[in-house]
Amino acid sequence: MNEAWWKRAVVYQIYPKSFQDTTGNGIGDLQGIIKRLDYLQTLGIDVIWLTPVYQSPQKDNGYDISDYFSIDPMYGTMEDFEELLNEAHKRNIKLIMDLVINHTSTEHNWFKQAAKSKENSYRDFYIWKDPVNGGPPNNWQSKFGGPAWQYDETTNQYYLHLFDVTQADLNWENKELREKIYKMIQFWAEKGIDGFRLDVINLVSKNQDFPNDAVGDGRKFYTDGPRIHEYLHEMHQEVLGPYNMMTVGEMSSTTLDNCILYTKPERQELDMTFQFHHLKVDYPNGEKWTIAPFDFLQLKEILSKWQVGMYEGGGWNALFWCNHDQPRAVSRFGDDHEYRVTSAKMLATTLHMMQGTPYIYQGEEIGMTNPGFSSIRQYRDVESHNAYNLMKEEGKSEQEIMAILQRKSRDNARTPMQWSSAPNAGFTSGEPWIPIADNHKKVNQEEALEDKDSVFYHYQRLIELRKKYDIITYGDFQILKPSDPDLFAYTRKWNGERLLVISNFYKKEVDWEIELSTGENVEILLSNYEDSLKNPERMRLRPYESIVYYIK
Ligand code: TEU
Repeated sequence: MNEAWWKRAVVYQIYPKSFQDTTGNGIGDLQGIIKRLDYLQTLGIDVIWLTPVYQSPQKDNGYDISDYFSIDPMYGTMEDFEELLNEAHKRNIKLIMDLVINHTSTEHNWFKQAAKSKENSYRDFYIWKDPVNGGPPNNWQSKFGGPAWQYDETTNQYYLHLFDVTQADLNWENKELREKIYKMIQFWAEKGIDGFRLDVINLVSKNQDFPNDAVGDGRKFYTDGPRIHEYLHEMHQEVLGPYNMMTVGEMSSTTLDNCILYTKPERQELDMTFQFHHLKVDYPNGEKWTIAPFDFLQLKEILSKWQVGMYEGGGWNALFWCNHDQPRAVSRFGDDHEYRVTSAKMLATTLHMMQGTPYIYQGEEIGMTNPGFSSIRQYRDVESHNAYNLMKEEGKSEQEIMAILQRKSRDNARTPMQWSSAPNAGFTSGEPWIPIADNHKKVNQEEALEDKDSVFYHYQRLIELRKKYDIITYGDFQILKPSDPDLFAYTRKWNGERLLVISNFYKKEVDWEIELSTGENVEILLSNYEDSLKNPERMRLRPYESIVYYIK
């Protein structure tokens, strides 16, 4: 079959700051990643996605770039980067980088120039507007809380920042800016990297009227905006296509229809997209800073809709439970105590047997959990601190705020990788930049490698299955028992074969029944209990039990 290689690939996301420190400064670095490449090879992944390592003031952990062409000294040097790329390639591991081109840091030279005067030649690289009635040009809100406009005294205008005030939005209407961005992409492509994850790429095209939003925070005026498909196609023509880059777009608040357009191969925009709707099932009324159980039926409905929709529309999904912006999956959708291992495996199976390219976020493969920080002093994330302050202003108690952050903060996924039971989990010999989860004595990579029943070997097996069974890549998707309140079950069909995946999402026993046609051969490909029933027709699933049947 003449298909793109990345359809069969599994990607591993590295958040360098928290992966492996080799200098003792408490911050992970590129040499640390090199040191752990053999481990990643054992896991069996095909691609590493490296979150930003470019020079940055680190207000948003590198998503605020001040120089696209250099490595932040905190992570190492350009030579270290080249060594990493080379060492990864030696092991048949590809490397994709983060491409943050919706905004730059206000420390970037373009912005420093642009801020000097209205006449500066870089002025139009950013989005500047006059005050309206002595205030901001409109009521758009920053994704990190508060208004999306910052007043600049020197020129008596506001600049737009959809994220932190130090992350100024770039003006994609400006052709010269776009060309500079393509040149920069070319620089990295020439180094031999294999592709990019494009940060909030569906936000780059803004409605040029910059209207006030009568009922919302403004997102409808820049999400999947007016010229987005044109820009992506242009970027594909100019650089992404010619260099054969693998691309995954991070799509904020997007729609299925747009994601089909972004990823249909003949349109030449992107290869695949991350969408986040399934990670908002515990945001009642769209509000993140709350505590609510996740809506399981909604979770099934959303994932099923995207599976079927992308299949039928000819697009391609990136599959993920977690990344550096989300709490740990096992704490969120599983059980991070008694059934930590079983439920982490269940979540992995449920996702990896779907159609799309799966992404594993560092530590997920050993079942890492939220750390349960108890003081605001333990948090580092700019969004968490903003939310803390806003919730204080609203009059929420310290205790309530802490409980919310323990569940929702992005720092839940940003604590250091737990390599061993040694002090500081083998992450650093110094003081870690953010506290390490207390459970590292028990939950760590060394333990996982020694235990044949660990979450690690389950992920390894899932990756092997993907290589072995074409149906995982090509089969269609059909949800079973959509209104069952406990079970997530689906089938995949392809070429006369069938996969049946049944997962119990809860800590209780649940009954299951299905009718098979006579004469069908059934085999278990994977389960998270030793003695799962060979015949799926009728059974009682145990807590978090999850089984993959292959039927022919
Ligand atoms: O995130 C985009 C984004 O909108 C989020 O997932 C965001 O963190 C969430 O909505 C907050 O509740 C990307 C990066 O992944 C994130 O780390 C950056 O902070 C952000 O872009 C800005 O570059």
